Amino acid sequence: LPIGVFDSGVGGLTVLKALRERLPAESLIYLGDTARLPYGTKSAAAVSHYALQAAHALVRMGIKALVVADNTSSAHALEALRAEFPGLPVTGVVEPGAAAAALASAQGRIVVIATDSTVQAGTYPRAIHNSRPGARVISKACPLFVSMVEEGMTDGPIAEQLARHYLDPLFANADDGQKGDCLLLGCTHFPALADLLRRVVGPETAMVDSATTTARAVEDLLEHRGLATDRPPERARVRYLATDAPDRFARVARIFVPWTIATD
Ligand code: DGN
Repeated sequence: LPIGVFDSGVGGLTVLKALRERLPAESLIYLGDTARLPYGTKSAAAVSHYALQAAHALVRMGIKALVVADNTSSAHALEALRAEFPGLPVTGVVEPGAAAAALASAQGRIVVIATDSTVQAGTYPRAIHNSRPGARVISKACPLFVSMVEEGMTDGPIAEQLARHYLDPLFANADDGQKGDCLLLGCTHFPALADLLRRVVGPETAMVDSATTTARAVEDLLEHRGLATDRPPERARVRYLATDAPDRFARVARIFVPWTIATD
């Protein structure tokens, strides 16, 4: 059976890409809920309701594990999903990203950037404190990054100005001793900004993205539960489903992955 990957839209392809790189033999079904995005501005109740519906759709198709690529759904709905599907391994992006940031940060001064809704949930700071109780976590909502990336603006003067607007107060312009020493990319879209963000926060800042850390967590989970496939990578299949606007999905997808995508 394939692994089901769920996201509110297209950005979760950063997680799918990391899964393909890490687990090339696994088949994947990606469901982007493009009809109802963005989740990042919605209430916890709405996000949980949507996430449960999307997970049911994937479970009906037959999956051996569920990956919640969307940070906003991972922040609000992971427990509800695990309760709804007790036999199904469910991995969100928050726990792996938080654990990796807790390890990567030298002094425990971690800045999490995410959507408004993920910041409101407070799930990242809680998860970081589980791994590193003394860490100082600052959560910064950077909602404009989402539309900027979807417009294809992943670098250049406007992108840089916006990144500096959000991040300079916490890095370049912060007093020594107050500067963040780790930037955690807590949104599916932000790995697309990695080069720009690296310039803005400087080479000495650790940078952690939830996509690659989640792929590693899924690999461990499959091994642990004896669910890893033994089929050769060339027989792995990847299917894409979007709940609306497949043409836009395919177009915006090019910002996140280097291959061409057609939805079923
Ligand atoms: N996928 C969302 C996230 O990771 O928080 C960002 C985009 C959105 O709000 N739809």
